[in-house]
Amino acid sequence: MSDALATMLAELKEDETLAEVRRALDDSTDPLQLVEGLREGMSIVGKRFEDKDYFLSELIMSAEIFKGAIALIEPHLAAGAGPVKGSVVIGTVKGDIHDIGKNIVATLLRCEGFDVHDLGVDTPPAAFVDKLKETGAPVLALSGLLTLAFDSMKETVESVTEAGLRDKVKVIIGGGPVNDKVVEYSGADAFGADVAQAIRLVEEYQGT
Ligand code: B12
Repeated sequence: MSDALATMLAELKEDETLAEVRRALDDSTDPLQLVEGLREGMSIVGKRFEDKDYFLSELIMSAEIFKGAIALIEPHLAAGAGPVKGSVVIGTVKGDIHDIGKNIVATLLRCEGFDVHDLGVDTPPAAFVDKLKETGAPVLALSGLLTLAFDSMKETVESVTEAGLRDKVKVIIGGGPVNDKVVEYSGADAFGADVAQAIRLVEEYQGT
């Protein structure tokens, strides 16, 4: 089913994609499974863009369809009830404006009961540092999909260190191409490949 969803999105079939999401939600399909199916579709779009079968307009179109599908899924995600579990500062790093994955992570963390401070996209290191100081959050979550984002992640970690916060703040990173090598390069503590891993890391680093 999620393969079919991925294909519909990759083919930029907006009506079919949204209808399939509605149908799956009516069938009580796990919303996270749908998110992963959609993400797979975006990977196919990315591959086609790389192969020059798709151009920027298709990239933009896929993002619009994705956002429409997420708007349908969001009300089905369990809302966080009860006490706040902890806090996290999140944002897409300097030079990068990709925010679809970051927004999903932020939404799901809120649903899990975390106080999420989202700084948006193209976020300079100083803004992350200021927000960490203001909130005292023990976790900094950095998102980035461009190769150049790796340097911004590194710069951000350096700024956190220079501000004297590094021993109080765990830095987690994520976004399409991020892996262990980027963790090592940037000086972060860990990376998460999907929403579930992002939540697990934030929980672990809050001491919950
Ligand atoms: C949609 C898209 C766009 C949209 C973005 C819309 C938006 N509001 O975000 C638009 C059209 C604006 C765009 C623009 C560009 N894009 Co673009 N884009 C994509 C595409 C197709 C999908 C990205 C996406 O949303 N995926 C779906 C989400 C759900 O997945 P995700 O982000 O990986 O997030 C998941 C996990 O990674 C994780 N996660 C995410 N963040 C975090 C953070 C933490 C802390 C943790 C733990 C986990 C985590 O959880 C999420 C949910 O599972 C990718 C292809 C790809 N394979 O990724 C290219 C891609 C990233 N783009 C690319 C490029 C080149 C560009 C442009 C430079 C194009 C141009 N010529 O202008 C510009 C960049 C502008 C800039 N300065 O940032 C390249 C990057 C190549 C590179 N090596 O640098 C890619 C890889 C396409 C390609 N194959 O060439 N893009």
